[in-house]
Amino acid sequence: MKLFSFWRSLATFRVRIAMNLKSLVPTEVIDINLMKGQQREDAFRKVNPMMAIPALVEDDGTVLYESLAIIEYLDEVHPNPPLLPRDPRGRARVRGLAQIIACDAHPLVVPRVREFLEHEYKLDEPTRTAWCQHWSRQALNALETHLSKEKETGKFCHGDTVSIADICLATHVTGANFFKVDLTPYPTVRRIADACFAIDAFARAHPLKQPGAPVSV
Ligand SMILES: N[C@@H](CCC(=O)N[C@@H](CS)C(=O)NCC(=O)O)C(=O)O
Repeated sequence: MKLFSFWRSLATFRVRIAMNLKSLVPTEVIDINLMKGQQREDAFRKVNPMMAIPALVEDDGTVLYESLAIIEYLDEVHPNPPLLPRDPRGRARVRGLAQIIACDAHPLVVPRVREFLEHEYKLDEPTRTAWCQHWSRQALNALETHLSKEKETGKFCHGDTVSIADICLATHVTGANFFKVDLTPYPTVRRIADACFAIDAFARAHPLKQPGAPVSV
């Protein structure tokens, strides 16, 4: 398996955590430098026409794209440890929590959106950061409400075992820290993120631990 990756990518971070949890090691990690716009170069556009990472290429050349689709594929092909609950309602809850992050919040703060705000609408850097903080907080508010009120919440988002929701939560909290969002109003989210990062599979997948990453952002 080849993984197209970049240290800062939160979507690739999600896939890295899932692979670590399942003890899967890519045979090759190919760096797509988002800060240099390499996602838009022809070579990568042929891999993923959406011009976004991650992309995972199977040994027979099949290209998988979209982090949640990749993670569910890995979960089906390598079922241990499972990343979704067994019951349909539990699966719906975990997918719902994950999608608040991966489908509602994260797409609003990716480089192509931030660059569009900069180049088309001439928004300055503080305004673009405020935009990212706003959408980050929107998701944090929703997550905190769900997680603090719903009986299914345990040590992790859904009971006491790690699921796709925790993978997304850990990456969202990391992004919130990158955007300097104050996490004080979200104690349940912070508690679960701390529990996640106490697990080696999460900790060593962190963006700042990847090749090419700076010491801090
Ligand atoms: N929904 C996609 C998001 C993929 C995505 O937007 N990835 C970002 C990095 S986290 C990217 O490659 N962005 C390139 C760009 O915005 O130009 C997923 O979950 O895989």
